[in-house]
Amino acid sequence: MEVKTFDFKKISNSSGNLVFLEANKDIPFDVKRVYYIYGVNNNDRRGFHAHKSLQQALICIHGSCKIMLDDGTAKVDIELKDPSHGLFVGNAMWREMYDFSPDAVLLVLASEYYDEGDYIRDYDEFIRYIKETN
Ligand code: T46
Repeated sequence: MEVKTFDFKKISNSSGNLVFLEANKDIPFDVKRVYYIYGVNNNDRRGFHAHKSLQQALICIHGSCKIMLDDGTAKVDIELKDPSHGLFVGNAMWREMYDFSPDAVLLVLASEYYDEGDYIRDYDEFIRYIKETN
């Protein structure tokens, strides 16, 4: 499976670091929604779903966490621990987030407004969806 990641531009000087990214330039979509996840217990796992249309960029802006991506045929685990590094998660991709450090803040930039109808929360349904749409 091809994993798409981003290395965002970073301006560093004696006063610290500034990372920036622009929609449709540094990530391949318009950003309609931003949310962030933090305070996750290290043993907890989140996600367990795919999206029919949504595209997202995941950036762990503090601490670290891991993301498991599953396209229905292959699985890959990616660690996010650099605030200037992003992971693209396209549609039709099962995802699970785990191994959050106590200080982890996972920032997510999303291509669409929140729509529960875009979620596939059942793994068997996800596999059927992959077969139907390919
Ligand atoms: C994803 C991963 C990386 C809203 O009302 N609005 C929102 O914008 C979001 C993201 C969630 N919600 C509600 C839906 C649920 O009742 O918040 C609750 C928790 O959402 P969920 O269980 O889907 O959270 P995660 O951490 O499993 O997944 C989230 C995103 O939902 C999902 O799109 O890709 O982060």
